[in-house]
Amino acid sequence: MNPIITAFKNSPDRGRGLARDMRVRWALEEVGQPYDVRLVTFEELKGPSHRERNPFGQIPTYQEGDLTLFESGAILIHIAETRGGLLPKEVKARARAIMWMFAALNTVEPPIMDLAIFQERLPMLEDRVRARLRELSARLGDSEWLDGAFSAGDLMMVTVLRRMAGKGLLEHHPNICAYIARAEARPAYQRAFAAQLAVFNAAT
Ligand code: GTB
Repeated sequence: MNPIITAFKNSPDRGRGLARDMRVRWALEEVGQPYDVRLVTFEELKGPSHRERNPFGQIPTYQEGDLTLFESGAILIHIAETRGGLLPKEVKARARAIMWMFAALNTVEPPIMDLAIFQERLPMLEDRVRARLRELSARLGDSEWLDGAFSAGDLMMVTVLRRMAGKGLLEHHPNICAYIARAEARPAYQRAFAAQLAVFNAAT
């Protein structure tokens, strides 16, 4: 009986081989072990029968006889230990190969995944900022400050908005840009800015 692994029925990577079943498929190919694949939908992934295989409702999983494994690292170690070819026999070389597996999974993969998730979310996050700026711009209109005379409300709002300077989002709202410029021209702002800049300059 061939081992059975699970993989996405409709992988979000659209066939680019980026989902984690790829490493299991590759390892099985390396050792010449034929395998079967059970394709699961996102719905099935979170259903009780797949959670029997993996309590976290994820792919890949690996089933062989009465052994069921999840976690691609554990699956690779099992394949390597039972087939040979992927882990050296010599104890120290084996330890180093396993060290590199952990480096891949624990040290290199997390920031790469973080970046991928951030890049996926970026358009949505920018849309949220755009919406807030549109709403703020509509409220500010041609007024000098948000609610009559300059207040702590303006002080706080400007410190928040300044973070967006140069990002290409504020520029769509000339009234907000003028509002920030008015605030930055205030003598108190200038003194505060100079004081914090002096700290930076002294340290560099
Ligand atoms: N630590 C586990 C392991 O190494 O096996 C992590 C398993 C895992 O993250 N599986 C993902 C999963 O099942 C698929 S691979 N996610 C569904 C869920 O958590 O609900 C991760 C992945 C997904 C999509 C792309 N892509 O589109 O490029 C790349 C990688």
